[in-house]
This record gives sequence, structure tokens and C-alpha cells, in this order.
Amino acid sequence: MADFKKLRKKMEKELHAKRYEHTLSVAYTAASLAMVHNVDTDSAMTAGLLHDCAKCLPTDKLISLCRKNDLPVSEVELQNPAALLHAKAGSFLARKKYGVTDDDILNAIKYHTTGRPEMSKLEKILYIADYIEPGRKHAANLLQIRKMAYQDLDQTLFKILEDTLSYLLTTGGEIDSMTQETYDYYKRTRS
Ligand code: DGI
Ligand code: FE
Ligand code: FE
Repeated sequence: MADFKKLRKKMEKELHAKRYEHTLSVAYTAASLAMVHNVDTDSAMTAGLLHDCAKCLPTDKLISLCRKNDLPVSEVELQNPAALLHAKAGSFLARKKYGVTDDDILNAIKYHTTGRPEMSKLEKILYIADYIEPGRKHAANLLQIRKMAYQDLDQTLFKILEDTLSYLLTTGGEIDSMTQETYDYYKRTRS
């Protein structure tokens, strides 16, 4: 079993207080979703604890970390590094700095902001937990989405993607090609 106490201490040092609190909330929300949807709770806790581990790096560090380690950076990611690059960089650090070897956990971290087509259950759980954790207050339809999350992962994922895209459209945020691809894929395949 992963040493959650150690990981928690490391994240407490690495993150600002509010981001650390969000991290704990995501970890426990992901674990509760894992219990309901028959996914390994240790993996969900680990993914939750580490998902934003690169979120508090300054932008220049974030970009240089990606460049130095040959992580591909798109133009949209470069324009929105705090929002988009922390997931990719976080997955890299989870492996290199925090010793995670499980690819499912690493992918859950890597795609927690944009999602991707054909997500695993763990990937969906982290993506959803990040959106619904109790500290989140402002997103549209939160009450409905929180209930849905404990019943149907795919339906919830699609609803969040839909709301995220319409939020980005109203705020003029640039849409990452992976966010769009994920939305298109789940729109096409949804039952
Ligand atoms: O790191 P968190 O704040 O906990 O949450 P997150 O990693 O899910 O997302 C960070 C932000 O990225 C959030 O405000 C939603 C936004 N986002 C998701 N997809 C896209 C995006 N922002 C842009 N510009 N483009 C996207 O495609
Ligand atoms: Fe994040
Ligand atoms: Fe987060």
C-alpha cells in the first residue's frame, strides 16, 4: 500500500495551503468514487494526492521542466501553462520525484484537466473528483453532477466536458485540442 502519510507531508510542503486542502479533498472524493465503482481505492488516493503536484511551480519552471524532459508542449498549452501544463508536468514528477510506477495512475494525473478518449475508470474518477470535491463552489450544475457521479461515470464525465467547454466559450478561454477530442469522442460514443 502506498504510504499516504508520506505523500501527504510532501504535498503539504510543495503546495500552497488552499491547493493542499483541495488536494486532500480530491483524494478522499476519488477514494469514495472508487469504492462505489469498484476501482482500487489506494490508486484513487495516490492519484488524488499527486494530481496537482506541479500546480504551484512558477510558469517558467513549468515550461523549462517540460522542455528539459522532452514533454511535448503545444501552442495552446504554452499560452495557458498554469491551467494545462501542470497535468503533464505533474504526471512526470509523480514518476520521477514521487516514485509512482503504475501507468494507470500516471495517466489519470496526465489527463486530469483535459480528459482523453477511451479513459480508464480511474482516469474518469480523478477527472470527476477534481470537479466535484466539496471545496468546489462555482461550477454550474454541481448538485446534479455530484449525485450523478455516484451513479454513472460516463454520463458525469460528459456533463462536465459539456459544461467546461461552454464555460471556456463564454470566458474566451482557448480550447485545448485534447479537451475538444475528448468531448467529441464521448458525444459520439455515449449511450
Ligand atoms: O488544477 P485544478 O484547478 O484543480 O483543475 P484542473 O486541472 O481540472 O483545471 C485547471 C483549469 O483548466 C480549469 O479552470 C479548467 C481549465 N481547462 C480545462 N480544459 C481546458 C482548460 N483551459 C483552457 N484554456 N483550455 C482547455 O481546453
Ligand atoms: Fe489540476
Ligand atoms: Fe485539482
